[in-house]
Amino acid sequence: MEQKTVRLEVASGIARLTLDRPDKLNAFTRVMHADLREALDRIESDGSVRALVLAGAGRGFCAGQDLADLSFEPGNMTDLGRLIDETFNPLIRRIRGLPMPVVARVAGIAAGAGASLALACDIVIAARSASFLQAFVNIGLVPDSGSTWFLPQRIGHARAMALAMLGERLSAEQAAQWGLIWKCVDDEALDAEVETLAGRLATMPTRALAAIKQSINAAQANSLDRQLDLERDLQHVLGQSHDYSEGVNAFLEKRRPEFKGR
Ligand code: LHQ
Repeated sequence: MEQKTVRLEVASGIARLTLDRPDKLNAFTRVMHADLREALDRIESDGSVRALVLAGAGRGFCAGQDLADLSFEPGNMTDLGRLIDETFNPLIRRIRGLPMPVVARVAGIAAGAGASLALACDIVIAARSASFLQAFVNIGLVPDSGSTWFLPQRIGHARAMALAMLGERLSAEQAAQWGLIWKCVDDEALDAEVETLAGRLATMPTRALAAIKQSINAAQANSLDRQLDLERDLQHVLGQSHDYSEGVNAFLEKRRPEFKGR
């Protein structure tokens, strides 16, 4: 059987999805996209999963598109628009739409669409030695997979423009200071930090977390009026959930809630 390019482990409500082409810094091939789709199908159909951790094997998170997996053959050049339409865009939309929190564990380099993938996750934790690189311009391309949206939204126009135009590495520390990611931690502390966070998220009210994700992600495109309506609608649904009753009862009974993700 052909070796998979991603690894998936599910335990205690946490799915750990690892991009697994360490020799190529986990760069994306068409095969990897297919393996990712299959893994995400399994995660979505497994009712026990309440948090996803996305990581890269080896010394990098992900170096973006595998540049050796593109054709430059005259008459058979890879159509980049089509490639994006068939692979990267559905992946980014899927991660953003997953009804559970997604944590990116970034160790090493996150470059090109690899940086975009990390930024599409809900909470990004990076090792101090990690870095983010808008590598696209270095090969004559524009940032894709959401980076032209994520960057100005999080760090402002001036920083987004210079990062995208200059194609220089941004350290994890600077990324955290600028608000591009949630946290930068010492390399030795990365795994413990990610495990603690994932464990915590997996015991939280999953449907509330999914609604938080949906509403915060919708906010940028919505007016306050529409956002108020969205919050009302989501609250209406959550108000009928097990975890809402459990949360209120636990508070009144002065005990810790036991959320089930229902
Ligand atoms: C790679 C790659 C890589 C193949 C490292 N491909 N092998 C979407 C749709 C359509 C088309 C185009 O693009 C997109 C989105 C994109 O992602 S565009 C941006 C694509 N990514 C890049 O341009 C990054 C290219 N890589 C680099 O600039 C460097 O490798 C970085 C800065 C990421 C890391 O540098 P180093 O730490 O010095 O590592 P290295 O360069 O020695 O790489 C290690 C190995 O990984 C090496 O293979 P080898 O067999 O020689 O040991 C690299 O060739 C391979 N690799 N990135 N994207």
